[in-house]
Amino acid sequence: MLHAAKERISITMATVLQCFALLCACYIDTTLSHFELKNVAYSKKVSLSSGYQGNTYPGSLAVNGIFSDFAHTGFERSPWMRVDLGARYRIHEIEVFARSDGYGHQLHDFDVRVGDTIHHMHLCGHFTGFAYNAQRIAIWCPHNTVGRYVQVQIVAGSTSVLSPAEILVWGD
Ligand SMILES: [Ca+2]
Repeated sequence: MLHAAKERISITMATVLQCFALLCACYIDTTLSHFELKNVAYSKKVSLSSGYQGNTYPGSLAVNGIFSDFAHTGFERSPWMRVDLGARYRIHEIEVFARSDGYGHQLHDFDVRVGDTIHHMHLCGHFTGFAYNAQRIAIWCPHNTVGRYVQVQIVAGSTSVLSPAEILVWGD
């Protein structure tokens, strides 16, 4: 009698757990399908305010998915890089990665702007200070930020280089 009761309880527990697992799976599925973000900057065209040693470190190296290489502007006041996403995207987050080879500090005090055209860009966020090697810096854009162009620009110091290892733009 006691054994049968225990069995009923364990079957009920198993059913409850199965339902819970099913609910979790449904919730995760709904959540993921709602936020299906991807890196919309990958392999897109990147313009630089200037080149370094000709075009040794072109903008393409900032959107190639490889974190051990980097793009590199020339030394100047307020250098920038601009990614042309090729179409308008709703942009949620932008990640900028510093160089990992001892020059991470080259990435410092920068603005991230997003715009539909290169003449109308809005501030998404700002990073203050000097990055450390391979630092990941996350900039969260204001809600419903939409644009085709993403620009990263150093805004402090008289002479700087902009040399990110990678720029990721999470959008849909
Ligand atoms: Ca890279």
